[in-house]
Amino acid sequence: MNGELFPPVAGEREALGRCAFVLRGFALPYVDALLPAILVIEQDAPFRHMVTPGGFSMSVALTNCGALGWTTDSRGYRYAKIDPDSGRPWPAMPAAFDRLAREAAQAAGFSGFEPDACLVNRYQPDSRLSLHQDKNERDYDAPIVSVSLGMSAVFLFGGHERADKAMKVPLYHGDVVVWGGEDRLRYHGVMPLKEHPHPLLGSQRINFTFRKAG
Ligand code: MD3
Ligand code: FE
Repeated sequence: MNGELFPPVAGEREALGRCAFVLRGFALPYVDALLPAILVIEQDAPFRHMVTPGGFSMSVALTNCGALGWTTDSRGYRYAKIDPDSGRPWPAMPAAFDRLAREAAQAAGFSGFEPDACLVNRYQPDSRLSLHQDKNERDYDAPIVSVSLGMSAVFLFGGHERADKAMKVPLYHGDVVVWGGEDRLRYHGVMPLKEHPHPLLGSQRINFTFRKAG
């Protein structure tokens, strides 16, 4: 109700579904540790626009850290231990990332979350992510933890069928969303990013998604 008019208050917890929660501002205490860690990751594994199996270049640029990284190419979507661009393993998961993911999962009621993959998405103005399900992980029992930094975006939270009406949820710098259980396979996406430069990150939005992929 107030989400569209006023930014939410840090510390609030909003339920999007029975097993999906927005933790407003949960990542704010971690930002000073996260930003330099992103620079370290991108030195080793730069952001790149991958190509979908359908032949389209993604408007979102991505990289990964952790034991497994999400990739796409003409042959399909999958998790891989090796960065296809460098031929080396993905950079290690920084300690601050791992701590944030576990504590956010715990705060949303999912204890014992042990992520082995962190997909880092970078959105610039007009970048979008069309409705999809996350189905490349081995184990759907583990939750997914998502962290938003920089410019805000409108997240689309749909149902179990692509045609189900999607809820629009604005996500702001520092917000964390945790999805599990019956909400784990919902369709979701991100509306085209509007240009409202962020004081720390400028004209971009960075999103981490922590997963147990292997
Ligand atoms: C809802 N990323 O990388 S994270 C993705 O903001 C992805 O970059 C978006 O969707 C982003 O696959 C959204 C939030 C997210 C992640 C997994 C979900 C939402 C989800 C799984 C089930 C339902
Ligand atoms: Fe997704």
